[in-house]
Amino acid sequence: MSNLKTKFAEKALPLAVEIRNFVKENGDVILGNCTVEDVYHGQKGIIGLLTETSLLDSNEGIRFRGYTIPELRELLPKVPGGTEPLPEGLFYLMLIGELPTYEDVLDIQANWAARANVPAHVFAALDAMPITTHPMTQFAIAINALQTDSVFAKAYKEGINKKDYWDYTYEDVCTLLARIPIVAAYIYRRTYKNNDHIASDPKLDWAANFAHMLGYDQNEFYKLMRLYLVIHADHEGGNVSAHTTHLVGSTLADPYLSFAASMNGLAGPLHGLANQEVVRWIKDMQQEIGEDPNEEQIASYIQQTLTNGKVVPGYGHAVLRKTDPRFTAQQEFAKTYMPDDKLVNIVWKIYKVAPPILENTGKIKNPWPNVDAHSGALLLHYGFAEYEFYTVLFGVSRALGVMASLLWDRALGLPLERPKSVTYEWLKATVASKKANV
Ligand code: CMX
Repeated sequence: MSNLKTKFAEKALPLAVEIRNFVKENGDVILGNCTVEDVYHGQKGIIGLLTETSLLDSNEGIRFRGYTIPELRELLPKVPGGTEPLPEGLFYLMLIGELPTYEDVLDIQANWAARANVPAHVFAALDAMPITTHPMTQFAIAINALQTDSVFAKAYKEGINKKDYWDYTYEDVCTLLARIPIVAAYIYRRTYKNNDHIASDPKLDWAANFAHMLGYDQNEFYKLMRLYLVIHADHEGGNVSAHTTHLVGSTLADPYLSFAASMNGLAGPLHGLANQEVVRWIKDMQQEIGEDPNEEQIASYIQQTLTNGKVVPGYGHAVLRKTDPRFTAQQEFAKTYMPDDKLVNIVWKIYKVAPPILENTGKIKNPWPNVDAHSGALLLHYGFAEYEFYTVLFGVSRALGVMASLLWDRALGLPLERPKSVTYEWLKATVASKKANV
């Protein structure tokens, strides 16, 4: 058994017993109430899910196993002489709950490198798709095609004991994480670079190797990719990609099927696709107003977007009520490496101008930027201009968090998810009877 797998088993299996006893003793403690509005407004804020890997505070932002993003940037292992944390280390932290050493990270890198052989039929499935297919559609198809190697699905078919589910899930999760950067890079190079593919370099870390396969071999871009893959990895359990992984996984669909489903959710413009939409929106604005719009012009373009009944991409959030610390981390990166970049400066001007306008609508609960408001400008700085691909980068990162959570789901033996739904007739009757009894 690998180092990480042994540590995970030592951590998770006794905790599963402890939690079963906790639920037995405290199962009837009431945590919150559900209102008619909750039913119609996307269940925001209803406590109904368990996710161990991270926790989101509306004002402070995300903490991964208790650590904020600035803390992760400081404390997670880096390559020798490096400045940004390694995503493999974040995966360790999410899985085990403790900070890894650099040796722990090297152990993960070696383990994943040994699994990184993508079957030929996955590339053939991608090659069968029209070149104009959106990269996220290609990505979901490739993940489903990878599923033929699922050891969980094979073992389930042969008949396994429930207590061993986590073991086969672990194997699938690590193989999936080892292979998705390769298929993502393949999609990028086939779609935008004439099928001129670049072989993986297993001597590089997971993020740098991904950047290398995409065709961006500058050291500074490696740094950006490490930061990018860390900050997009997890955002507790209720966001659409995390929740979908958990929901589909709760049927005992294997990790590949669960993750492919979640990527279809990430591909929605109110979720991960917002990173491409931000760049598209800025480009449209530049076309209409000019290359370097001033604050007044940006304000009137935002107003026009709202008047046309469209969202301002990159702004707002279902949970956050302050500037997303993932935005701030990217802004700090930009201040260090590209303070004079034109597009980055437009992003900063929008940050100055947009919040009061959004706040003045009186209905937008969070007028502040989210993670997607900044990421495109950083990529464009290095010449990574194909913005329809950006959500795939988000997806590769998100795999770390949702796969770590799925593994915990299996170790804890979490059951099928099946919330109750009701009809309008039911709601009217229930409200009437409650009012009559007051
Ligand atoms: N621009 C315009 N209108 C917005 C808005 C924005 N950025 N954010 C919210 N609103 C609107 C909503 O559409 C809603 O309008 P209606 O009442 O007419 O339906 C109203 O304000 C209230 O919405 P809310 O409670 O503040 O926000 P929600 O929790 O419903 O939605 C989100 C959250 C992110 C979908 C929304 O803020 C939005 O559409 N933002 C732009 C898209 C975006 O950046 N998504 C990425 C989120 C991060 C991620 O998952 O990657």
